[in-house]
Amino acid sequence: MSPLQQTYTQRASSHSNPAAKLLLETIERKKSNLAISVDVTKSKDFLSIIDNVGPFVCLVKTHVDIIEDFDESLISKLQELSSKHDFVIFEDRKFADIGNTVALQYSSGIHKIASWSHITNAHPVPGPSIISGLSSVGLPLGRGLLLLTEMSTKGALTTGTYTEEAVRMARAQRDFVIGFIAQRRMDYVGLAPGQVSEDDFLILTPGVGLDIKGDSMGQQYRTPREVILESGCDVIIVGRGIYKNVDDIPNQAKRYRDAGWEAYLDRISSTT
Ligand code: S5P
Repeated sequence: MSPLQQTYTQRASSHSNPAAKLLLETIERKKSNLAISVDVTKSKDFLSIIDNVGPFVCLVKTHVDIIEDFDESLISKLQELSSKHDFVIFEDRKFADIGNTVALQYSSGIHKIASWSHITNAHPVPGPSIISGLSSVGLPLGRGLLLLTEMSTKGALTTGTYTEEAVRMARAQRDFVIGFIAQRRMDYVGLAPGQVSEDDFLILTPGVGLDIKGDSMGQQYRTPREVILESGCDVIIVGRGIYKNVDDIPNQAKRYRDAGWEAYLDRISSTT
């Protein structure tokens, strides 16, 4: 059965990767397919936003390298918030180097991403060795990887055969690659017409906004309805749309959570 016709819970039971299972179960438990992207530079703001949106999100996406006053205690506080509010952690590191280098970047340095982030992501541009490198560190820890097969920005080069080859790479390393950062479902990409897909990849989609269509630096926004119902994606990733007005963060988080969940319920009822 296509992932489009299944509930998040049904899909959780057929995933063997622990990070994918955890995310799908969290989505269903919290009735939220909303991920917050917290792109702020001060630890205090970072933790305060996460504590405020915690009840409404299934996942928190971080860019820890932009935090100016980073130290290890930030990670313990993030983990405490993850237990308090029940959300999955995704460090949006966008690895893009040879296998040996990404394995070191993932395990070591100041951030030691693999030790705390359930999910991370990589550009497929170096070829399958980037997955093997990251998998050598992440798979024994039960982590999962998303490949960036489509980007949300104007003029992105992630199209055509690049996207197709990336999906092929993912199919070959299904134990660690749990899905994609993309703008639509990828299960059928690269298959011959009529060929049935065996895959259930998670599709996490940034470039989501309810009020504006983009920013001044090439970002493009679509609504939760377009993303979840029309394009069949699984998780909406929202950043500034939620935290740009500091006094309204919980309200905006609730608004996006409701829009994302309603679009999912409509999708399930229209396909079953
Ligand atoms: O194609 C992409 C991939 C990603 S991961 N487009 C994106 O915008 N992102 C990330 O999603 C980006 O790095 C940022 O952290 C977030 C979008 O933030 P917003 O404030 O525009 O919602």
